[in-house]
Amino acid sequence: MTETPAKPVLLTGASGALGRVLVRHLGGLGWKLVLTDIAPFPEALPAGAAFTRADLEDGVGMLRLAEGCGAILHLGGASTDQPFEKVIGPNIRGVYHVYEAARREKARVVFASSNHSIGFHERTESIGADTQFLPDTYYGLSKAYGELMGRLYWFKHGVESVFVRIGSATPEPVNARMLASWLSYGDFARMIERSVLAPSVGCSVLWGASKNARMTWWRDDARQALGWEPIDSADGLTAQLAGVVSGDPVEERYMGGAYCSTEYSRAEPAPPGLFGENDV
Ligand code: 15L
Repeated sequence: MTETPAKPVLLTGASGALGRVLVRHLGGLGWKLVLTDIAPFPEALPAGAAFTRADLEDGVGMLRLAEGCGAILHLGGASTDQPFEKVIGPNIRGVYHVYEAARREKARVVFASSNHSIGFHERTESIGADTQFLPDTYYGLSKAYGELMGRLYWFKHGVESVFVRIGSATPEPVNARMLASWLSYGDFARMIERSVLAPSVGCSVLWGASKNARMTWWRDDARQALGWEPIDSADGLTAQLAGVVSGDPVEERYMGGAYCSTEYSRAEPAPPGLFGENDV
């Protein structure tokens, strides 16, 4: 008998690629799911799931959807590099609406954060979950903001959060960077399952990467406390993908890859860290 949450679980961004992975996985486990997205849900719904089309910018709509839910899996909003004006509505106002709903329902939030919240860390570094945010785009900045919103709601209102800093969650790794950053759909789904079922999570961070030998970048997160370990790996594709690099020095220097080099306008490479030679 698998464990199921006592209360229904709200999933935002249900119609996206990762949303659908969760609908299949959690629906298959018999979880009661309240699904929402601004786009229609393109697949058949599992038993025990209901879908409502809604905009994250509609705060009252989010409160209604969250009624009676014990957890909110927040995957909705802009999920790639976008201009500031496209990010602010769904990702800034939207995450506020999610946290207000969580506060009212005393629900836990599992927030789909991203490696792009720390994208300007160098690939030669090994960073813990308490590292500095170094966002590489307005999108990455919105993920850092969402995590900080979660901290505010934890200290002020006792709302628990798991911030999942997703690496590259795709069906297969396709380049050298993903030999480190790849997160299989299966590892992702199990990580979210544990984030909901773990008895208490406080305000936790998980690095979202599979068991990849090249994943030396990220360490010291809450996986042990939450009972999650990745089991898949990109390693089988090392020979095939090790040479698949962009040739762009900025893209290859930083963890965030192409998100760092997009619209990059420095004339000279940045010194390491925030203050270069004076870094502490
Ligand atoms: C992300 O956060 C994006 O949602 C996804 O499209 C990829 O770009 C991924 O990061 C990545 O860094 O590979």
